[in-house]
Amino acid sequence: MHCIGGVRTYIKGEAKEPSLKTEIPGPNSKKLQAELNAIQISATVQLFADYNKSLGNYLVDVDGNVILDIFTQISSVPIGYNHPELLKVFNNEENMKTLINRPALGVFPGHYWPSKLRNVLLSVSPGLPNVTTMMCGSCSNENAYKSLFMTYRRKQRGENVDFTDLEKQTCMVNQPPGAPDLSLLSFHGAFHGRTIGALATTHSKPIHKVDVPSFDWPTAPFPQYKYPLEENRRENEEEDKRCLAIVEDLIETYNKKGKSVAGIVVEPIQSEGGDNEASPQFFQTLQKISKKYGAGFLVDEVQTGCGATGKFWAHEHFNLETPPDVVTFSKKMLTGGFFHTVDMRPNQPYRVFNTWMGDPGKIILLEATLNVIKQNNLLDNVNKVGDKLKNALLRLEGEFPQLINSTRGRATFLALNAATPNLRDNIIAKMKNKGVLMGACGDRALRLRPSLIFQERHADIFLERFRQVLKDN
Ligand code: PSZ
Repeated sequence: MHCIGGVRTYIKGEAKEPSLKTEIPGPNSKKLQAELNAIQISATVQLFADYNKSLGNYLVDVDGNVILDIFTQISSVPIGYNHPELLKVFNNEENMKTLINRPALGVFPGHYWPSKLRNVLLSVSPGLPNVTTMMCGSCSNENAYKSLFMTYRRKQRGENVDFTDLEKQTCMVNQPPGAPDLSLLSFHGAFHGRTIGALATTHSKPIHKVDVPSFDWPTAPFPQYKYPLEENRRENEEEDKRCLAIVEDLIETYNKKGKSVAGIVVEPIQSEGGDNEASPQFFQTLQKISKKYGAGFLVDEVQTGCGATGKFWAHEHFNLETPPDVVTFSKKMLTGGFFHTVDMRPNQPYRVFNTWMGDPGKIILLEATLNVIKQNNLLDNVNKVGDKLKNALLRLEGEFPQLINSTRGRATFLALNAATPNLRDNIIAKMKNKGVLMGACGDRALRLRPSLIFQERHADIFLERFRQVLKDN
């Protein structure tokens, strides 16, 4: 923590406030977008960034606009742009060689690999003894799903029982019993990725799914709460019960129809689907149901993991009786992967495997990131700033009840609803042109995803501009 002119800052030289030179996107961004569009579809691009100039909580674009970033590359920047501790990492020759000589980790890992996994990833494990690294959130889920299926089949078959010849033949033509008719239960509104298996459990928007063949797997309702929570406790408890009863019904139905449920996959807070929360009791019961039916319990912490909810893992807020069987991660963790029980280990080699299986260069960056989180007590920061933000948003709700409602979330992992989808889009566009980058999720939610170095003074800037936009509406 540096102190400059009485201002305590985690990043020396960070901008004091947003400053805009052009509309966003400005002329340079528009020119680059045309150039990119000739090569690939580029309609999703909001601006082109200057990652040389971006620093801390501020993203600088190619038109010289300095923007307070509370979306952080879809929630994936843990300690801001160009953190000095991260800039140092590859000045070290050994680290540089680790980066350059990227191994096929499953076959030729470097001597450092077991100790890096132990000292870095397992140092933040949510009580699970094993970890498997992967590239991104989707492929972490994809491989974790395979582990759920393999474990389920191993138990059906009996420990140490070999595959039958029939299984080996039929799996080669995608037929049972080798390619068994098993399923995973997921939730309406969930987002678990876009690869074919992960996509089968993603249910946030049709545009992600249309035209892609998928599986007949059970999809249960995720609780839709009424806010404020304290005033709607009884109704929300009923909502938990309703959803959990359907979960159990679906498992029984699918088990009976020969598509046994091998796992339940769930986000601790449904993020892309609209920042939908469920209570600790909901998750406790869900885990109990998964145990009752012998289905693995997978918690997808790709978006919620690494501190933004005020605990390192969001599911740590739920007081589960045991850790989940699998916890997947990516985004702010910089590497993808999943923690798992020993039970979730494949019983033969080469079953969960690919060329790179992650990237040790990312583990070195994660190591430096975790050190910064610890040394600067960033979880305390996130809790303190989050409290302030949430209270201020609740006050704004009171001031503009016709425009915004349903403030929710934990620490700085917060969201609120706009009265209509149009208003939501409008607010985000106006905030951008006031120099604050926000995210959307679901059909009408505004989400806050600042990095862990977001401080009270950044919150003040956001809140002041947010209030102005609401007032002008
Ligand atoms: O539109 C997209 O593809 C987006 S927008 C945000 C995400 C994806 N989030 C990724 C994500 C996630 O939030 C959760 C809870 N699980 C899995 C994923 C997939 O991660 P990636 O994008 O790394 O494959």
